[in-house]
Amino acid sequence: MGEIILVDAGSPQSLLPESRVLVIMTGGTICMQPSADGLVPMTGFLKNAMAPRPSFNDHSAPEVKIAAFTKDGAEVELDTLRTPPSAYSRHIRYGILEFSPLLDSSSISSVGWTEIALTIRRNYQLFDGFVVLHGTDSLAYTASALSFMMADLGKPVILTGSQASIFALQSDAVDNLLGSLIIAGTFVIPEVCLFFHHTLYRGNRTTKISASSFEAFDSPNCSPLAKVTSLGVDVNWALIQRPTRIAEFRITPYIDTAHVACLRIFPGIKPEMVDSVLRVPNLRGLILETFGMGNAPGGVDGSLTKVIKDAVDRGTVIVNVSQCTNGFVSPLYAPGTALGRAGVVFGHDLTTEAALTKLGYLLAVEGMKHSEITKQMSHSLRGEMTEMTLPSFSHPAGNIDSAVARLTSSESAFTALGYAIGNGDLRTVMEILEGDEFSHQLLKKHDYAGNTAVHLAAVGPQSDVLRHILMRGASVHPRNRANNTPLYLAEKMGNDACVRLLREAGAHLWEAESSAETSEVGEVAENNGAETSETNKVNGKNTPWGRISSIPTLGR
Ligand code: ASN
Repeated sequence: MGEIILVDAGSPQSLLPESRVLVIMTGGTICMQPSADGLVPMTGFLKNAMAPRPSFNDHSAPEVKIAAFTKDGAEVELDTLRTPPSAYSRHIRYGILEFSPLLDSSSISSVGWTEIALTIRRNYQLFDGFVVLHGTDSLAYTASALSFMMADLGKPVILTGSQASIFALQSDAVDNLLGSLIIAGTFVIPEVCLFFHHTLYRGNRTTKISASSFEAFDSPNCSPLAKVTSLGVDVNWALIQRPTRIAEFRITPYIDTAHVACLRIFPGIKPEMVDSVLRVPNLRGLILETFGMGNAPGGVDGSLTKVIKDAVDRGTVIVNVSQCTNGFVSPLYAPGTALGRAGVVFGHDLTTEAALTKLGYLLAVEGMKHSEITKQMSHSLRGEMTEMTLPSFSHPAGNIDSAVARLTSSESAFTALGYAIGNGDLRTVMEILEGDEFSHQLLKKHDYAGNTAVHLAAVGPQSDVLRHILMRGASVHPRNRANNTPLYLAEKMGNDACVRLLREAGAHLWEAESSAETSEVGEVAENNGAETSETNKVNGKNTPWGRISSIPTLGR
């Protein structure tokens, strides 16, 4: 890694102190070589890949061996090497424990995670830090899993790998490995991290974003913990999690991935498909990857929601995460609200990898009740989700501290307002909209679909909330991206009190809007016969935005 200054091994600085790092090699491209069957992992990484490279071997005291323990507790004497001193005036002395067999990471499972966690626990007191070498394909899953399996961690555990083998002429392997070694041996970052392409991430926030680029990972909802620059390692200390209680490091040696599943919603998905997944024998948890901010099709007659609710009632924990890499799920829209009412847990900004492994971890904790699991799923255990300062959906009466709402960005405050409107929580709406400047700003804001607070209130459960928003000076006329006014949405939802109020406040429909509504209803009625009027009503109620987008753009 060119950026970290390596001082000449022959200089007096070679007497500088050493840190000790244990490298756990699980496999992956980093140690692979071509074979008749394609790339396969090769053993002997210390001798074959690291010893010949000057950045990993200062050729001092090559005979030094250090004691370590295998996952089963057997004591072994490890061959070691040490790096030349880094910019931090330290050598890193390291030895390697290799998995047998070495794996392509697509074959890792909870068995491998247990092996890594046990190895770290057994060697915890012998080393300053740990580097886990691993294939990139499932690296984000392993990083997430380990973060939950390890509690009260006080030393760095850094996972890395590479997109090209260390034996290839052009490879990211040396940079990734050397950066990980130096960080693990230099900084007390007591987290499970992933280091890749000069960047240190919180492991349970990462996701693999490229199959071939050296910039293979990102943590879209959490800033990097550190960056390697030409001056050294720039650690964002404010972000680093530290244990906040007096407790020894411990691990939960098992994660239950045998009874969880993950399902990606798609347009037109059949409730029967979801039902059959939810009826897999002994299934205990499901990660549901939904659209945008947590929306799923309700089904023409709400049957998908029903299938989901039935499973929740049978005791299955269902967690809602977004298919979008960036952002979070919330019960802002009617479809998301319906899922919340069905008992689905909002995973906020959890990655799928973190959601799946966190659920597997909680399911493995002996005696943990269903209610406790759902509670823990919506709270951060290891920094895996941004802690919400908003009231959670399951407590609609909960109050948001208006001062907190003001301190956050106006985006967050607008989201908070959306929650309060959706919950019909007039008091919170009033608190958030206190103060002229701020409420003025918020009432001009809209979400990505162009819905203002008035649009949201027009389809919300409380006309008093809408009244208050209007009395704060909000307009009844803005149109969302589908070109619909709040009144149009209120009509579609059959929200009579809001329709009256909006009309009193001067809202109106264009003629074309009324006839579009009539002809749309008429068309569906003709096509679908007797069942239609009910279907149409439910459909209109569940997905007002979806239906309305077909209406032509209207002049103002
Ligand atoms: N298939 C490899 C693995 O995950 C990919 C890699 O490491 N770059 O083991």
